[in-house]
Amino acid sequence: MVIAVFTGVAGSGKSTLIASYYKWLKRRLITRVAVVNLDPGAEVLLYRPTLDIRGFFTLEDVMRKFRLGPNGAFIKAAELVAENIDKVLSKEPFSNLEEWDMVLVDTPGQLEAFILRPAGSKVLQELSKRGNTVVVYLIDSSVVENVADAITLWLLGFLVQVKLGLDVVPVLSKADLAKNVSALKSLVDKDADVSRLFDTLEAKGLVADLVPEFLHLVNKTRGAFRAVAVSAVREEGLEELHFLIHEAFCGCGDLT
Ligand SMILES: Nc1nc2c(ncn2[C@@H]2O[C@H](COP(=O)(O)OP(=O)(O)OP(=O)(O)O)[C@@H](O)[C@H]2O)c(=O)[nH]1
Ligand SMILES: [Mg+2]
Repeated sequence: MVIAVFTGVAGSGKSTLIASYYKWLKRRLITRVAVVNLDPGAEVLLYRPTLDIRGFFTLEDVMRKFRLGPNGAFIKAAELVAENIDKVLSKEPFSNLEEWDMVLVDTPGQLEAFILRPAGSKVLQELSKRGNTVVVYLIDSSVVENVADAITLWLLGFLVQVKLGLDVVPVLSKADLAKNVSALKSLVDKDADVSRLFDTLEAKGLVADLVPEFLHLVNKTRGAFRAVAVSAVREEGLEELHFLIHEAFCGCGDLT
């Protein structure tokens, strides 16, 4: 049983990818798949969740009750989930995990309000105690216009791993909308030397001094993580994504 938590900045394609991957799994006759929606701000979902945080509260409920704007409400919502984690985890699919092959978890787009704050990471730590948990981190290909964009989003994914201490599978989402294919290739292609792309950054001063170190870090972390390019709308890259999600556990030697 694998719990795959989908995360990434707002609009990076998490919910659409989950819906597309879910359909792909069903077609492969991997039928015992549950989807959990932890995004209280979701309006319309393209999948039918087994567990939906909106059954507890919606973002609007939190905004009204605590007199908060949307960002404050996302933070408060993450705290509410963390405070009530036992209640949330007493529901299906967490109450009967042995009956599922995969649990796909959708998270709020506000990565900084959820994953990078204590409450959100506490929720993920609790999930990871219940089963093999991997974080699928989406980099939106359509917003990567240059090497600097690619590096920024790549390193944010690396920080997610540092923060959570969980395995991260980087995914280049919306591959069909990719703007700068060579910048993205530098992330996917293990043999590409990212530091050779340095000229394109046009960095100055202190940034120029530090960028080679960033690039070194990107090269090093690319060795540890393989990225996969997917398109949820074209249903491309899903087989590789599936493989990488499971490989995360083979890599650390835990096949139990
Ligand atoms: N062309 C294309 N569009 C996509 C793809 N995946 C998602 N989109 C579009 O990108 C937009 C955002 O997708 P969502 O799945 O809602 O993204 P999200 O990360 O769940 O968004 P939040 O939960 O609001 O942060 C929607 O308009 C999707 O239709 C894709 O593979 N290709
Ligand atoms: Mg979403």
